[in-house]
Amino acid sequence: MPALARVARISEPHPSSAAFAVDVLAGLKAEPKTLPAKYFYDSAGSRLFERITQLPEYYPTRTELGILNEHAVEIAQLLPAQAALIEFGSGSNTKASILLAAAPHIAAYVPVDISSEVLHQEAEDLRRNFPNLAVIPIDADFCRPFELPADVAMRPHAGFFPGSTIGNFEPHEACTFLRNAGRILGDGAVFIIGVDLVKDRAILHAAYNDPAGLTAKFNLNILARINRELGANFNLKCFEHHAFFNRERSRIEMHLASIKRQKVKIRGETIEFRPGETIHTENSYKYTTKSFGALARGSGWAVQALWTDAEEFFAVYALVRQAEAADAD
Ligand code: AVI
Repeated sequence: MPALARVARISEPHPSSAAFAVDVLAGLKAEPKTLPAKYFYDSAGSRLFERITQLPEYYPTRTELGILNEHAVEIAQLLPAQAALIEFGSGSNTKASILLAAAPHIAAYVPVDISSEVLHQEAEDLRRNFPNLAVIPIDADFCRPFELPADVAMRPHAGFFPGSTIGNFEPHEACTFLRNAGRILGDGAVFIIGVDLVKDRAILHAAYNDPAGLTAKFNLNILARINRELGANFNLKCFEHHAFFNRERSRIEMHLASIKRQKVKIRGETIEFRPGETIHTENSYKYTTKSFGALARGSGWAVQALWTDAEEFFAVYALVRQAEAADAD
């Protein structure tokens, strides 16, 4: 499996076509029309996303890598001895490897991902690079509660959720995710999370409207996927990529806008589009340190530390699970 295909963060590369069809038709019959962002990440979409992360305009990946490289030792000091580091939605090993190299006292690494082939391939690579580390992949949807195997459950736990994937959740979903993760990791556990921060509109705009057109291709790939997997007849030339910063909601919104009045057939159903009507395909929330701190506290976590780059484009948080939150659930 090429490294390019290992990057999906909210990945669902092989949904049952029945579930995919149900979600697609429900979204396209809704007003306004929507499609779930998790369906971006088939193998073509994952490859496009990997290329996006290397664009000069797309600052989040390189900025987070810079923060992790610069502060790996400090971050590693917060992780308990003999702990299991549990990565939610593991994708590629790159970011975990930075932490693991700085934390030889970590005994086990537990990547959790629904994308099984990628998960096991990456685990193999990691075992070669860290021969003293137990690498224990778990095939699971990290957005839902999952069980830890006994040899992991007995250890102290630390969590890892880089990439600002939390920004692709609605705030109430982010809260549910943080609460579920808190139950899995346990009271007193440390959770290392990457969060993209609010910044100048022009920088945000450029990151999601790259001149190379890769983000547009990534967005349109969801229609190509519906054509491939559900036999639909979207004409990709008749939809345009729109991405803009919605300041009120503090999020980048991605849409696909119909350039004309048109009808599309999907599994025997006809979906009509007005000229200019859009399909809302993704939100990418941008937090301030104040708003993310409030979200974390409201989800049962205290902010123990945070590291940012010089321009404060991105933050890496160390959260600590609060005991009172478990009682309040
Ligand atoms: C995966 N996720 C954090 C990316 C983001 O920036 O929200 C997905 C993406 N969408 C367009 N470009 C990248």
